[in-house]
Amino acid sequence: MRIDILTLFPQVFSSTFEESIIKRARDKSLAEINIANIRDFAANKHMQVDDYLYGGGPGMVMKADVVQAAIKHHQTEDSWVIYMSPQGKALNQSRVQELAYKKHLIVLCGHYEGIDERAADIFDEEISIGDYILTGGEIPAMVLIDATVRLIPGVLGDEKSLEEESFSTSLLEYPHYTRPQVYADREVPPVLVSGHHENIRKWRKKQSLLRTLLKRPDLLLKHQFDEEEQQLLYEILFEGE
Ligand code: 4H3
Repeated sequence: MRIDILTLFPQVFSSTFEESIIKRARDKSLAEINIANIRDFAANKHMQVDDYLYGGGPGMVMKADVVQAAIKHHQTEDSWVIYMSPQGKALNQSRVQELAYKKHLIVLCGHYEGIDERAADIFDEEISIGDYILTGGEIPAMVLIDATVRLIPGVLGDEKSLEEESFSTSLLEYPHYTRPQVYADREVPPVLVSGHHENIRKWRKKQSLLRTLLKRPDLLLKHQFDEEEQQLLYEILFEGE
């Protein structure tokens, strides 16, 4: 996958993308991530990228011609152009899974009051990472890219954990433990050291259901229960587990 990030603040991305999973994806050539400075596409000699609002009011707006030039420079037939915006559709794991199949993402990060409306028809999609306003689209872009790149086969190094994740995106994860076996007078649940793989699998599934019921009951309403999950939920509710 290729990802072009268009931003007025390219240095914001350097630390994040030089550490972490994203670095691994780049090193293994699984993702080619390029950061472009929108200012390089400014048309006039003052390198102007923003201007005052028609109609008055505080703040500045990014100029339509500059934004369009930056996008068009990177755009091909395979591109999917995303504008990070609080007005966009909320990002969730199933949308991330779809984006992971795209050949080329162009992610536009706005600043100031946003972008001249006449640049908007060039976006394929507006995406929001949640109902709050940030000073720029850079952090939302990092969220989207991190979530997407980790789904590219080979990036995480163990495909198994992704498989488990994909069938359980509507449930929360089961609790995890590592050594020592007793910590602060609390023992690791015995089933996990039993070596009985089927019992471990069932215990984990039941814990996922229990956690989701207690912490995110809203997710359970949307969940498609298979037969085993129905049985486990019955045990949780009526057999005191
Ligand atoms: C996205 C972008 C929040 C989100 C953003 C989000 C600044 C977009 C400016 C930038 C516009 C004002 N804030 N929730 N901020 O995903 O360019 O909207």
